Amino acid sequence: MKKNIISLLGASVFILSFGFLATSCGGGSAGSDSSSGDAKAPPKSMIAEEPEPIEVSADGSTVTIRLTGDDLMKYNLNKIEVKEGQKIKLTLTHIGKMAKEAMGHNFVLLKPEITVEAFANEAALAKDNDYIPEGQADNIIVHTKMVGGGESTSIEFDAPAKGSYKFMCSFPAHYVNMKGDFIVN
Ligand SMILES: [Cu+2]
Repeated sequence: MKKNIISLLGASVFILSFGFLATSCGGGSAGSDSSSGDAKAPPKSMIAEEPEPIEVSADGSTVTIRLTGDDLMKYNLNKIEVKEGQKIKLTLTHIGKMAKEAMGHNFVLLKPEITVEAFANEAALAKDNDYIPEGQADNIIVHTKMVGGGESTSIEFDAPAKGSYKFMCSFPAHYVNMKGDFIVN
């Protein structure tokens, strides 16, 4: 049993290094009885190949942000740091399965004048406008539309002036978990 676990670990290291090649020459790793380890190889390789959630272009001018929200009411990021003058390309993907009406997610970047809690209280009353309160337009720097499970939406905007901002999901009560710092250096 212990030997099997060691073989699995050896196979995993091998797989992380060489990806799918491992499936065609599994015997080449630490153990000779590692066939059960190879069966788990493809998912691990796919995780290793996922792009970084925040990626800066080679010339530094553009930042690609890959934000996700799930059925557990969580973003993958609670801190986003960019530089003044950068162009931001933000994609929000709902990686869950639940409908927009039950577990909708968006990304709202707030001006410093308003708190997450104050905005959330107003937003909860704005169901007819996808929880974007029209009376708060002046307090929003930018926002995406609301998405449900499996959906994705993108926005582009210029980084605001240097400072510390808050971002949040404005679906009712989601801000408790779904909020973070958006810092412009
Ligand atoms: Cu949400």
